[in-house]
Amino acid sequence: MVEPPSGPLQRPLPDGTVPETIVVRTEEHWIRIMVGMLVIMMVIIVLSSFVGALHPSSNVEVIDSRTLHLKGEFVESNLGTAVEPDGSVTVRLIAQQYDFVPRCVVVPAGTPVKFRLTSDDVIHGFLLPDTNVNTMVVPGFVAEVRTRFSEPGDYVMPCHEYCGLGHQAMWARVKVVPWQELAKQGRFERTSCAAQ
Ligand SMILES: [Cu+2]
Repeated sequence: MVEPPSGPLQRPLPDGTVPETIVVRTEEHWIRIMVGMLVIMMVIIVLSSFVGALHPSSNVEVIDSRTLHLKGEFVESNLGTAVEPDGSVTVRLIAQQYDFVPRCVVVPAGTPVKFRLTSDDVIHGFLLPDTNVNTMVVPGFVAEVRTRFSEPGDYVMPCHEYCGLGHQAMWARVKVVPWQELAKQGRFERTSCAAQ
């Protein structure tokens, strides 16, 4: 004699329909699985954000991109690395087709570093691999990201937002050095990395 199937959905029913209680139970079962997956994904996003110090840029600051080179914070003489009175470091950069100005900046290891960027033409992207630095650079706005480099080393800064035919060549460099080495450098060396 053949054993009847044990699964409720596989049992033969006289009129061929599935009982409502079984449908409801199955739907509730899948809803619990879906909610569980959503909760796991949210936990991963929140935890990785805290661990990696990742956050959406919250800095909404407007600037007139037509006069960047004439006046204000982003005039040429003010670009590059500056040491603030509290010992932190601010780096100011302009993204433009197809370069960052300056192309290389020197920053100290183990010190809070604030990058402030803007664009004078189209939308660019600013990314430092293996750090929490990743932002869009939109003309008319100042993008601000903060980080801290634990070790000396070189980081490349690719533009990661397609900005035109020369986009793939839009690279720059951040050179992380011990604090003492930065203190010895003059403003020109910090700004251009020309000697390296
Ligand atoms: Cu680009």
